[in-house]
Amino acid sequence: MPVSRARASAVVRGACPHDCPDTCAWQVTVEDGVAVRLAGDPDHPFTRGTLCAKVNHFLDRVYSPDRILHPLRRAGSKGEGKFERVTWDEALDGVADALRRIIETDGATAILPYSYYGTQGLIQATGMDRRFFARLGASRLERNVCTAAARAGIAVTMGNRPGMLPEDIVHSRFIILWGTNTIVTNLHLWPFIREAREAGATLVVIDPVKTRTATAANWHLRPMPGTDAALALGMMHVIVAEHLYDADYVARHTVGFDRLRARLAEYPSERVAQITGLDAAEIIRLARAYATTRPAVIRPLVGMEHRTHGAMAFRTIACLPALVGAWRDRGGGLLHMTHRLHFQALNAAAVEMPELQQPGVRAINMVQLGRVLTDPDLRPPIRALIVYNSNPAAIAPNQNLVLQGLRRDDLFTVVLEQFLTDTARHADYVLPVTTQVEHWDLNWSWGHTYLTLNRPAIAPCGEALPNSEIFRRLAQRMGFHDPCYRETDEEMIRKALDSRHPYLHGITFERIMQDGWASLSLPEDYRPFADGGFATPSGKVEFYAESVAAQGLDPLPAYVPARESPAGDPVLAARYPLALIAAKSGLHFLNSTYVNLPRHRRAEGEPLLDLHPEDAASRGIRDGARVRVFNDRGSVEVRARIGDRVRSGVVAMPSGWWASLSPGGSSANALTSDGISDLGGGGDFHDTLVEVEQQHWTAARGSP
Ligand SMILES: Nc1nc2c(c(=O)[nH]1)N[C@H]1C(S)=C(S)[C@@H](COP(=O)(O)OP(=O)(O)OC[C@H]3O[C@@H](n4cnc5c(=O)[nH]c(N)nc54)[C@H](O)[C@@H]3O)O[C@H]1N2
Ligand SMILES: Nc1nc2c(c(=O)[nH]1)N[C@H]1C(S)=C(S)[C@@H](COP(=O)(O)OP(=O)(O)OC[C@H]3O[C@@H](n4cnc5c(=O)[nH]c(N)nc54)[C@H](O)[C@@H]3O)O[C@H]1N2
Ligand SMILES: [Mo]
Repeated sequence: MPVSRARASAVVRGACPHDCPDTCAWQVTVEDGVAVRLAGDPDHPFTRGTLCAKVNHFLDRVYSPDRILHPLRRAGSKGEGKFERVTWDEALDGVADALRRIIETDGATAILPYSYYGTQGLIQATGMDRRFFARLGASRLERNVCTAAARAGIAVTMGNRPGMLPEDIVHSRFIILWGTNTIVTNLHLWPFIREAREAGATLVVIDPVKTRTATAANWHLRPMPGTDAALALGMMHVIVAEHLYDADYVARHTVGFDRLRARLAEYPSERVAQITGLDAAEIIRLARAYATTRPAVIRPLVGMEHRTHGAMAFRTIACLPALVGAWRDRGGGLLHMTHRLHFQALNAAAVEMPELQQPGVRAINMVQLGRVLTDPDLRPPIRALIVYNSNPAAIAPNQNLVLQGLRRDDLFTVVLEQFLTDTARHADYVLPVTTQVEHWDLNWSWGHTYLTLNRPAIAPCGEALPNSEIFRRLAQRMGFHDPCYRETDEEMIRKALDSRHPYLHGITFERIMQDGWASLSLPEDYRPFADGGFATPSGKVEFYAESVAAQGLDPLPAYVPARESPAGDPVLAARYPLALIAAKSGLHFLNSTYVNLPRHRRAEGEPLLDLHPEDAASRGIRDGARVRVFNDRGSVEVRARIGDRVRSGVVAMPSGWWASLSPGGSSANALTSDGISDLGGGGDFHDTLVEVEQQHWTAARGSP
């Protein structure tokens, strides 16, 4: 970059686009059209002037020499990664022609959009794309890979209204981080927790893995994976038996207490200790401390839901705050997600236009992409896959099946990307997209209550275009001439803000243009259920839920062993005795994003398998040895790290790694289960059994 004396310098406000609860407000310093600095907004109450290990280097991403800057067309075999540069007209005409041909032969439902929240704003994630695919009549995608099971489970117990507000955790005096790794995944909540601890709060972490967050807690309980419902029932057993529950709150704001009490008889501490692998005394101590310290908050997030009975785990845990009357207090209750407040406030339907959706179109669950692409009986089969905001080759379970599907010669694949991900390598066309500093967006949050406007700070790099513009142009080529396919991003943002909802009181386009962000207009003392008012069919917390009884599910909270577990499938467990957790333990990765950037990958080192000393000894595995982790779905080669990060019977490794950048050419999701959770259609990828053996390296792979 040439250095001149009189630089035109400006600071442009924006939002971090990542699928993360923190949704930071950032400020980009631009000099002569180049973004030279990106920093957290010091005035934003949640960002507090700091970003994270990943996003501090966001500009590495923007100006990476590996960015895709021009449309590409496949020039080799599927997945070979050979492409030739084409013009936008050639690329979009090529895509439109292919889609038309497929619609003629197999119908529009042979086309499947596949997207998640690689960028999370209203405009670039759920705008023109939704309008385009609805009008096209493509198969609908059930976007269930994250939060679906948790939300469905919580809704059974208390309805789907948001619970406690994140910042109110400063008032809490007993904090349970239940299956969430806050320091890694939700860093900006940590200062509020620290404030509570400085005022005397106790911090408990419940996680089978000794995470960074568990290490920082006062008390770490390490149940066997997938046994949290039993633990919660064990706590309730103690609380009820010792009359530590809030009888008045229970009487006024819950239904089914007597039936719950009967169910609790099945969960005495000794049995719960057996199921969870915890000490009975520890379970009793936790139950007493939780029931007698106020205000008490339970903070789960996502990790625990990725299980066969993930929804039931959340449904069961969500009973606890009502039982002890924690909802009465500011800083008490269940702190889950805040996105509903944003979606109540915003006119998201004006952006998405769900009315364009044709009725009766089939829905396909994104969790099972591998099965769907390789299913010989699916009618019509998926003939075109259009991927954006996601990297299924890395993040979807049962990776080998996903890759097998992507390699199909008769599958036409389009990938909108910034980088040549493992998914993009399999594309027929790769379309270059802008990054957050190059496009408009309006960013809601699932971890706080501030709305952020993202303005483009620089011109698009190369020929990159925003998702919204690519779908706009495709719509024109498909002959969708309705004015809604020509709306600009700014027009859509204005529509989203035009809701007249009280939470948006005083928040206009002009105001967030000036300030960059705004707090939703919520009551100062926000205790949504202090006096009941739950959004269930009965209006109360449903210990006994008629609604799920009608769906054939247990109407009471229950512990059910996972499909892939020693109790669920003893034959399988004999062959594969170790439970694998492949969660988001990397500080420098955001799911599979950043894995390809040298600085981020250097900081993460290599993927390691955490193994307990007993499990290592019985297999003759030394610390640092190369091991093969395997089951019937696949095998992954990693180095073993022996220690107490996991308990015996459990192994852990990071998710997110691209197979192509991993030793041995596959990553954690080559092992994971692609089953569906009990409710909500979520994935069950943490209920995965594996075996581990010392790796014997062949000459071709290199020496140990
Ligand atoms: N640095 C970083 N931050 C991120 C992300 C990232 O990839 N990297 N991803 C973002 C996204 S998309 C999400 S959804 C959030 C997720 O945020 P979290 O839910 O906090 O993260 P996870 O890693 O999914 O799971 C959290 C913990 O659940 C534990 N766990 C697994 N199974 C069980 C169980 O059966 N019982 C209990 N008690 N615990 C269990 C895991 O060991 C893990 O430590 O993080 C977001 N933030
Ligand atoms: N084993 C295991 N698997 C998991 C999880 C786990 O804990 N363990 N977590 C699951 C969870 S909770 C989630 S949310 C999913 C996440 O899965 P994904 O949503 O697929 O997340 P990423 O891997 O970050 O992929 C996002 C992609 O979007 C691209 N992108 C970024 N901005 C834009 C844009 O503006 N336009 C377009 N077109 N692309 C853009 C990025 O370059 C990146 O390749 O993974 C799931 N998979
Ligand atoms: Mo997620």
